[in-house]
Amino acid sequence: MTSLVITPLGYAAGARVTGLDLRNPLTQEQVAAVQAAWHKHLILVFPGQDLTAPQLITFTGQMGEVERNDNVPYYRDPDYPEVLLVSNKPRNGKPSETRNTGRNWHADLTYTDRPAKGSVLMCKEKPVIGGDTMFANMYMAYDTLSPVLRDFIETLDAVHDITLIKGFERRDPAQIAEMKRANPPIAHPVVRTHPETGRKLLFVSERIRNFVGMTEEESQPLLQFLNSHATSPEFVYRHQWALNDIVMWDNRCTLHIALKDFDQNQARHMMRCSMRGEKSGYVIAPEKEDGASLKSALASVS
Ligand SMILES: O=C(O)CCC(=O)C(=O)O
Ligand SMILES: [Fe+2]
Repeated sequence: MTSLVITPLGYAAGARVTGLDLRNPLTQEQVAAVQAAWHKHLILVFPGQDLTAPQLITFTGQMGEVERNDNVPYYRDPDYPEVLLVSNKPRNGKPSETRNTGRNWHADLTYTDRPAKGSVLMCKEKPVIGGDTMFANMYMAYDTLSPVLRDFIETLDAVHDITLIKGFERRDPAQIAEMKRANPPIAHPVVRTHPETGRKLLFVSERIRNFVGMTEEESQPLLQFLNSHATSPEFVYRHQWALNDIVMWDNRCTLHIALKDFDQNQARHMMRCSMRGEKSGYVIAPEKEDGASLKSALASVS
């Protein structure tokens, strides 16, 4: 039996894991070794894993509880609701709704009350060049802030809003209405402690509208600073995909972005499974907002 080898890929994050065949369930020791490497490197790359959808689901299930994607039910594999198809290949004769998924810095499902614990993405078809995904380390982002700013943002909750997904408004109108209904704006803390490593991290993204109790005008400069700081090049690992790569990221302590750095006439087809996260946050009802921020929220959508 080949043994498991873990090779770091970047200073900020990322390691390659070889010596496993993910088509077969892992032993308890292998699961423990993968989880330890995941907590250390945040993003694990498993090259050369040609898995079927059920095998991908089984592997994800060994790392956490598998998410059924009920909050965004449109882009699932018709036979396997646990598998989202992130693809630019036309579906039912129409352009794919997921052809531009992930084009701003985000963590998965933060617009729900269960932001994902992690996600597992498998590359089934890829353009000749590009189609890269970048990941940023949110422990580093937090650790490198000044102590005074760290203390201030510790007091803040941020309002995550599904409508800030890049290109959201270009999706099917009936789906937009249903996704907004199922996912009202929700507040999560800006500083969180990772439940497994015990480390503090910065929990921001480009899908935040404002901080609770602050107007958008007040929130935006700080948000923009935090997002650009969090995604500084030195905190980033950039993944260049190979066919049958599987990448598993810890969604609690990283951000990611899918780059449009490729020829859109070439197919890029990925299968994603996520792990269900812990319950978090509280829904922001319009009456909870003060007049000024409600006014600015309305102004920005008109
Ligand atoms: O296609 C990618 O590289 C990532 C898309 C994304 O954000 C996701 O699958 O969560
Ligand atoms: Fe994503």
